[in-house]
Amino acid sequence: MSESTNNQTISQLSARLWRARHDQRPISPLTKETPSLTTQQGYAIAWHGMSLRQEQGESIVGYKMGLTSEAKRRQMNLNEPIYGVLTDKMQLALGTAFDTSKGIHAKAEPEIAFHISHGFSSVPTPEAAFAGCDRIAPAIEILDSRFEGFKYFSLPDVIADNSSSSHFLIGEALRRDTFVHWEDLSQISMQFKVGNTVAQQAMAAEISGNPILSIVALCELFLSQGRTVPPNCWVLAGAATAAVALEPQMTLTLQTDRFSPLVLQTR
Ligand code: OOG
Ligand code: MG
Repeated sequence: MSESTNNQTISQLSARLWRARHDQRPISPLTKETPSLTTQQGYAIAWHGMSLRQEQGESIVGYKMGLTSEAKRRQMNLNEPIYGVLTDKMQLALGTAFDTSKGIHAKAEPEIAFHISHGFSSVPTPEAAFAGCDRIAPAIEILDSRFEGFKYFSLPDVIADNSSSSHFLIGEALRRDTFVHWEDLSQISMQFKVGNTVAQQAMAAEISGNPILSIVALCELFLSQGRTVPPNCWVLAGAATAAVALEPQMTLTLQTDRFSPLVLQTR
């Protein structure tokens, strides 16, 4: 494929995804028509889509890691960690209800978020990744896929779709030094409740073995693409459990043994 054909393919496919999100009409996987699509092209499509969002006034406030837990890899039938980009428009203010009619088939999942204060231009050790964060918080990610049925798409498809990102909610953060050692992070117990029922639960160790290792993995992916992780951004480490399908009038609570409970209401 020549460079100009490649660029044309990338802008056409990212326009399809844009339209699907805007019209809330799911499309068939991109790889159905373009089976040769690579993960590298997937990221180029996602970044192109992101530049369109920036032209519309959105600004990048962070990144999300995806498929960092076994539960998620099983749920999505895909095997490798991926990343997506988060904007200010995707962030829900605490206490605002999420309108499920604004999504195609939205789901929510329990996560841990890190506020990166320092930025990374090389792959950090877990200690250095931990030291590069100033705050740690519980988070709920709301996913939505622009693909029909949400499931069984390939890695380039989900990457191109900005890793199924839709919205996210960050709870009350604790200062990083509340945690004595980065290894303590894996011991956070996470319960994801729908109403009073525990829908999903796991230890944070399910996230990359330790959620700080998701930051290391993000740096690896970024550096392999010639990017650096900037200071002053949030990173979602990936879901600890499978995602829960959203319906109107749900109260979801992420309860942990370290943070204040984080509540997401739907309407
Ligand atoms: C891909 C995004 C995965 C996570 O936390 O694992 C993700 C998907 O499930 O559609 O955000
Ligand atoms: Mg997620």
